Amino acid sequence: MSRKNRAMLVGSIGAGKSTLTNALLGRKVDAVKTQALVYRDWIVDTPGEYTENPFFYKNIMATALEVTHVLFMQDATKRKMIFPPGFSTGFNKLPIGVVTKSDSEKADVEAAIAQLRKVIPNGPIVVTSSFTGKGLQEIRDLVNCNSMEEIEEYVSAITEESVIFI
Ligand SMILES: Nc1nc2c(ncn2[C@@H]2O[C@H](COP(=O)(O)OP(=O)(O)O)[C@@H](O)[C@H]2O)c(=O)[nH]1
Ligand SMILES: [Mg+2]
Repeated sequence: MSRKNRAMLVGSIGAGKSTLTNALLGRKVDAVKTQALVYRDWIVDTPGEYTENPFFYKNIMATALEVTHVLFMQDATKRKMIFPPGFSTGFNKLPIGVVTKSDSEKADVEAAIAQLRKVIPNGPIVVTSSFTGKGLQEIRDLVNCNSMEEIEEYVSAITEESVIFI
């Protein structure tokens, strides 16, 4: 699948970024590493340190220039909120909130959604599991959308309860 749209994944260490990358691509894809960034097909995987340490925000901002969408990932099994409030509004890119590990017995999906609402005041949130495949097709579809209007239309047209629009 060749696409013009590209997504950067940001989130804490252990949030499930690399696992999600594998699950979304669903096959072995050659990785190109430039320093700490990993480029695989239409996905740019960033190190969790970039999100956890404000010293690296400039790296996130610079890398965002290369993509169309930024995926803000919140681990449903962790109570810790690592994004500053309104973080997504600092990017001139289409934001997608992603709740990871919804399959886990320790997951609190509602709490994770509430945390992502503070990061993304306006946009889609997808509840996912890289283990069961929940929400993965919705992420692929959202990254194919070219505007927030398209995203809103997509979310209202599907019956899948794994995606909400806020
Ligand atoms: N239960 C569950 N665990 C997951 C899921 N995705 C990732 N993990 C686990 O979370 C840990 C960190 O995942 P990783 O992808 O390396 O996180 P990263 O640091 O954000 O790249 C690993 O032990 C994964 O097996 C998921 O969908 N469900
Ligand atoms: Mg990783």
